[in-house]
Amino acid sequence: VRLARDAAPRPAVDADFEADVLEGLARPQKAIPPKYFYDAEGSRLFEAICELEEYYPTRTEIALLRRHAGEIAEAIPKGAALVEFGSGASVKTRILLDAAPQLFAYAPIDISADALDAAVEALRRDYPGLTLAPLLEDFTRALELPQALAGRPVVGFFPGSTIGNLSPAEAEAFLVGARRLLGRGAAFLVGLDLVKDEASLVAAYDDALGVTAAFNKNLLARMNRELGADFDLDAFAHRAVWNPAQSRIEMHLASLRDQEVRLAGRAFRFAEGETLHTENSAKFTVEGFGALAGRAGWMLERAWVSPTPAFATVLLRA
Ligand code: AVJ
Repeated sequence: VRLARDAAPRPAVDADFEADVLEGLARPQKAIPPKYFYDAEGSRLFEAICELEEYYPTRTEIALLRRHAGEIAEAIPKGAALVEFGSGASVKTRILLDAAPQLFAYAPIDISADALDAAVEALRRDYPGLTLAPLLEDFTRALELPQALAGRPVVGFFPGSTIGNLSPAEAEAFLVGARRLLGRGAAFLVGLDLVKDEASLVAAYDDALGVTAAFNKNLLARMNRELGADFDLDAFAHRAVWNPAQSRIEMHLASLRDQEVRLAGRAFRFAEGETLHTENSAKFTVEGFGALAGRAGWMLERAWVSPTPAFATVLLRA
């Protein structure tokens, strides 16, 4: 087993956090990048979301990957390296690892050190023959593959419809970067949540138990903990709304009263009803995504689509 964890670059995420928050709170529509959801508590809450009745993407994608694992594995060459963007707990990865024993190495890229460490630890136990080369990084910023992967055929894996967190322009830029990172001839497996009825979509992001609300508000708690902010969590409410023009679910935190929040020696005013925009989750069509990938230099080679609720795994080729 080769464990490259100690060699993994450790970027200064916390300094970025403060700068991104200050910049986002100064905008007319206050906003914070969704990557900051995933501290230890946020990663734990996201795992809980995946277990919810209303949150269909995770279990739907897992069933889809299981059903087509044999066909998907045919796209993975002998001795290949699997590179995963935003790997989290690496649960879906195991479906590919089990179906494609020809894999030589696995390189998970994730912004959460806790999630990455736990995933690598568990995989090291369960796949002793696999070379593990984790990268602790914002997956949109990874510029270079670990040395352990040199000369290997590469297969990218980006499940969960996490690409839906990016705007169309950001998604296109990400796909251009991924093509450069993964290299000539690479395959890229991408998970996409597909457009469906509004009620199912809104319920998936506003569950009855309030776990998604807690996940959203953890961002306020995290700013209080790490940046010394003084957000009153009871003075904000979770909102999930479908934006049909942009084909996306938006999450916001709505201020329940006129209030002022202090952070890093500055004061930010929230009017009653004003929102902090915390996440976009785009919903795709396979055709629309194929066009987007095409603009970024990828060819859509295959698509596997689940029965209702609709979710797709697509195979792109560099
Ligand atoms: C991990 C980005 C795919 O957008 O569905 C879940 C995050 N946000 N519930 C998604 C999320 C609210 C999730 N992704």
